Amino acid sequence: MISRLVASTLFAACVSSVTVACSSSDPAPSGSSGPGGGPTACESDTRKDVYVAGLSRAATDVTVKLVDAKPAPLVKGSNELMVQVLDAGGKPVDGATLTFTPFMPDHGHGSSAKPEITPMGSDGKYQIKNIWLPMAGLWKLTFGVTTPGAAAPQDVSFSFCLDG
Ligand SMILES: [Cu+2]
Repeated sequence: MISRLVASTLFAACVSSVTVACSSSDPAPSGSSGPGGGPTACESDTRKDVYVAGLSRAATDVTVKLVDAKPAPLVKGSNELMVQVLDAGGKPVDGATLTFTPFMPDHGHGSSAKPEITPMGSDGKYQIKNIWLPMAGLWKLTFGVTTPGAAAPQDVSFSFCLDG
């Protein structure tokens, strides 16, 4: 009874603020489904991707491959990714400009931390540090990739459900 009240109060605070991340504490007891979009069991979430090294997603002219994650799979809290950007022919692309945006679609908010993106300078690899995912639940991670000479970025997204 009390935990349901706390969970719905936190959820209300969560949806009312777009730019400020929600509490890092998990308001629901593990294993329970929160009311109205609170933390839910990841097993039943059909929108999620299951992390494996080498998982890739393609946009029209570009593919982003997740080479490595620290930790693997990703967790609630602090994470790092190493990705590889490939062109339509599967050739690694160096010199691209990347943005990285974590977002919780069920709560309408992102992360308060700014990811640090470092091109490795070879093999189309880019490192993303300071990926701060403070809540359990589904996170949509979107890469905006502008390849050299391209007029506009292309978005490539992965969705991971994090347990509390
Ligand atoms: Cu949230």
